[in-house]
Amino acid sequence: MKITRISLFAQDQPFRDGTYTCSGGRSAEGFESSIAKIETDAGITGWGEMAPLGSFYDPAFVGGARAGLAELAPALIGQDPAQVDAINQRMDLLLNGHPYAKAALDMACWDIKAKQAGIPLAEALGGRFGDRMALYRSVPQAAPEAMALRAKKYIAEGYRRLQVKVGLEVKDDIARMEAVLDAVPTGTVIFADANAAWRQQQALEFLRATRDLDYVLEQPCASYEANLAVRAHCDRPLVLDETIDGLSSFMRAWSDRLIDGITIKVTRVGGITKAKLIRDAAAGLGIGVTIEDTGGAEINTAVTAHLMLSTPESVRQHTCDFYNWVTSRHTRPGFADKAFDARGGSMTAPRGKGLGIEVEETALGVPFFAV
Ligand code: 0XW
Ligand code: MG
Repeated sequence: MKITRISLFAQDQPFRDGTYTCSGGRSAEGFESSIAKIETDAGITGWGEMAPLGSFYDPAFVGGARAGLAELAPALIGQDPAQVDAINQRMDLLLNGHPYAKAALDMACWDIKAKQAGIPLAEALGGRFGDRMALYRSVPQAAPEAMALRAKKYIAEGYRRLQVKVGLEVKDDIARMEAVLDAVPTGTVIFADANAAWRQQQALEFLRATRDLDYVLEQPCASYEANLAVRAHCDRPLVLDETIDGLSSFMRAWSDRLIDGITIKVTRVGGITKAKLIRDAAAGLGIGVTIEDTGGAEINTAVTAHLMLSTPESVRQHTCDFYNWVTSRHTRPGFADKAFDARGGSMTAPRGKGLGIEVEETALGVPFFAV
């Protein structure tokens, strides 16, 4: 099988619930997504999707993703997409770094590989564990009362796990946490995510003041050393997200006993091939695993869903139903609701072959690049 054509599309994906704000007042109105379509001489087509959160969240931005995709696409024509390791090696040889720019191409190759085998992607990634996975919803930064209202809305929609965005002044963060915890039913799982914005001292102050609250701490500080220092004083589960940018940062954090869980952002680490490597190591070592991404819609949600479904339930944390975060669609009306069946705070992975996503190409307009 050979790649015969690659088309790249852009899609604006506005947030359903308005502006998304996280620490430091960093905000976005939606995702700017880049979508890759790979066609083959076997008549099998694959899809992949990369959407950064603005240019502030990760070392990734929409212009970089599109330039990188257009740089790499011509070099994949004639290659066998089912040889995903060789495809990744080729992309790494041709473009040093920029993992997020490679991710959508790697995803499209996995979609094709699983379709060729006639199985859903989760089965190509090792096999399914159970049928459904837990979802969480982020409660973006706002005044405590507004965050409590937003939390209630998400509970009413069925979510049972919330990620409270902290990472500002500690006393305000404490007020936010208390307001949200007061507003939600007992048993709601709460992650306090500082998105790497606290100084070490602030994280320690927050931990001291919230000793009696029940929550998981996510990515308190930016620097590795500061997180390590916080760990020494943290008697609750600690999850790292922004720090985990590849296998070596994961292995380092594991050997330093820094982490109880990790968040693997598929495009941050460079795609499904590399996410699977970290996932398998984490699962083997008994570390909690969230697989999600920086943004996207149905294609991206399917990628994370298949990776999550093929992660043992004993280490599986939660993921995002990103297609429900945005108002745009790239599948026909009703398709996503049926395919993901998101309800009661959980969802499944599409059951069709590969990603199980039937893309409505008319929703994507004219490609910004094709080869
Ligand atoms: C909540 N997210 C998954 C969505 C945004 O891309 C950022 C990210 C996070 O972990 O903060
Ligand atoms: Mg996070």
